[in-house]
Amino acid sequence: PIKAFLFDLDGVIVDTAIYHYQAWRRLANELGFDISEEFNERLKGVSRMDSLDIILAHGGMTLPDEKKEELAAQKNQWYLDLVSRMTSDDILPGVATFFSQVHKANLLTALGSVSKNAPMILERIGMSDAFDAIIDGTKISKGKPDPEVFTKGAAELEVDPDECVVFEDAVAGVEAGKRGGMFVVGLGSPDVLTQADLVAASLDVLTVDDVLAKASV
Ligand code: B16
Ligand code: MG
Repeated sequence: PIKAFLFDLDGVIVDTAIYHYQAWRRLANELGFDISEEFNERLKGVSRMDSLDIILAHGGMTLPDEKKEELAAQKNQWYLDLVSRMTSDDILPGVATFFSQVHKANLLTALGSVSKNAPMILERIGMSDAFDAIIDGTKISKGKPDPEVFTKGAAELEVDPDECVVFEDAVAGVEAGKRGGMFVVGLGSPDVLTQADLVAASLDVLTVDDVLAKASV
């Protein structure tokens, strides 16, 4: 049976993906090139330094590690400026209702985010106490699509991978959940999230009963 739901943060609970994109785009622009929204799909769920490497390759640039650290820190500063103004109003539609159903169904919950800023964001939106376990970028060594962030969540909740459902908006995150042996609900477009077991536009159009029925087949 399904015992736990594991949630990505950016793009599932809150729309910080747009702020990551704005900050990366500003960095690319300063380096003399641009990144499109379509290109940005490749960065979702990918760690800060891996994202920078993908962006630099896109701009045809190679830089020494020291310079890369500097650019990553700059991007993070711009990102923090953007997210520092977030409040509980920024929680995505349907999240509150979905979480009350989750708790009523006695399911365990974990956050599975590769963001080092995840605890700060949960604090800002008032959801620090909503999860039984929190796995963030400071607790893992490999970003998505590696399954580490979700397998650690399952381990902390003391459940098996086949007892977990993952909720993800990113291609890399869906792949991470599948590689971890979990049922994956993709939130977004079925044309993009092709590996997901079930795709919906957002948590707003899903109920916990729907998900449990489909994941238990
Ligand atoms: P940070 P998630 C990921 O979070 C974001 O999707 C990705 O765009 C970002 O680069 C990564 O976190 C690292 O974030 O720079 O804040 O440590 O989708 O796994 O919640
Ligand atoms: Mg995400």
